[in-house]
Amino acid sequence: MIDPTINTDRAGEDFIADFTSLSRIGATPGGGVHRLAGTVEDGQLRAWLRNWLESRDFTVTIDAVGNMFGLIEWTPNAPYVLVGSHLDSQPMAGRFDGAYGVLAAAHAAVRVRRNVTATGQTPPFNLAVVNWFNEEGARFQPSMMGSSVFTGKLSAEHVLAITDPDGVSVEQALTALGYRGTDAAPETAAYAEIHIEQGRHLEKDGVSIGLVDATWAAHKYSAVVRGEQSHTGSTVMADRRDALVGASRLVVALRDLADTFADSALHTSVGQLFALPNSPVVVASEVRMVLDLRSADAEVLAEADARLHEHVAVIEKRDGVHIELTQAHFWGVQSYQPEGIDLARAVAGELGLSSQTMMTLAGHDSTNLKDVVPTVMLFVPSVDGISHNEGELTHDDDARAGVDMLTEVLARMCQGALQDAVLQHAAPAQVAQR
Ligand code: HGY
Ligand code: MN
Ligand code: MN
Repeated sequence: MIDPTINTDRAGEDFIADFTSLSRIGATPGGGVHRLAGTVEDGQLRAWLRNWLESRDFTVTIDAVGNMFGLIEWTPNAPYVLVGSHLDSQPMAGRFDGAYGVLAAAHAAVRVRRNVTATGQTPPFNLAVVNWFNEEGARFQPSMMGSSVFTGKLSAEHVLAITDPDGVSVEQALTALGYRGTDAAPETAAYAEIHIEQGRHLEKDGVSIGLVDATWAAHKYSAVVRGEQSHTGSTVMADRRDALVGASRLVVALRDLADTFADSALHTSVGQLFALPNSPVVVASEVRMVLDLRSADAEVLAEADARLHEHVAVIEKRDGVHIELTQAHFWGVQSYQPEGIDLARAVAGELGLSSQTMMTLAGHDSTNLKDVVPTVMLFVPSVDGISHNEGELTHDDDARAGVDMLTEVLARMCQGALQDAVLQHAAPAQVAQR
């Protein structure tokens, strides 16, 4: 246990003060934030974080897709334990989603370094804070973009060429902000992330810390509905091939699909829709939208996919439209390393914090990182489970407890506790070689 007397910044008051300051960037009248990836507000967030890190002697580096790292190097050439989340937000959304985790990571890293200085115990692993580019996938799709490049799931070239609805590319947006970096990403041995739950479980159960043991699966489709442009007044109804009617039937069919599975096993929505030519006196020729299906059960998702395609066939026939579904972003039901859950559960116990294991229904950058390095994913409670909404809220006490929790988990990961445990369970003989 690291010494709590030297590792709390005046009982977390500094953390709350910093979070209040960070929340002023892109603040909306309703108490939320509007800070999409690659926008001016994102640039202001990055400047704020860079200043915070550099004024505390972190070395800040930027990789090819704008992932931002704050490095503490104790041992030259040693790999890093990475800790962080994302600063970008959804439109008109909450100030905690992502930003809480980045600031908690920064504060936890300072506390771990303070302990290393006080004890003189140099950890075998270096430490880096990370702000991932475009986790939210609001302006540029797919979501979790920066960590997808870091983990090799997408190439930097492919991502830099992706454009937003106005035709602006990721490369142009990052270059305009000065964050089209050239630094190599740090060699990483393990990853930790703390995030708001964005659900009601912790609050309902009166538990302080969520230990995330697996992800719900997500199937996100890009859908293009094609019809025929015509006059909304003079075209006889039988001649119309109305893409917006076909798209609307698909939106409702997707919503009704969720009700055909018991116990809310399937979550569905369409959150984004563009109609062309979008004129009040023209029958739409084309509609582009994103279909989002989620489930904790892969079989439910497979069955939902099959039923969705049946609905598509019926709508095409009924409305004389053509519907093309393309896989935009899929991830399966996958587990986090159990050794990370054991480590975090032990820390929570020693800190006197209640904890419970749970799945995450939302994707996070840890959804990617856990596939390449041992990863610990932690939650703090969300009031009423509200998220992607200006009313998003986590109480100060819970926010501070999360920083205390992350600090201690991080200190042990820098000593190799997680890495060794994973190696031990993978092949006991290998540990001796480290
Ligand atoms: O869940 C999502 O798709 C988002 O990336 N958080
Ligand atoms: Mn998030
Ligand atoms: Mn989000």
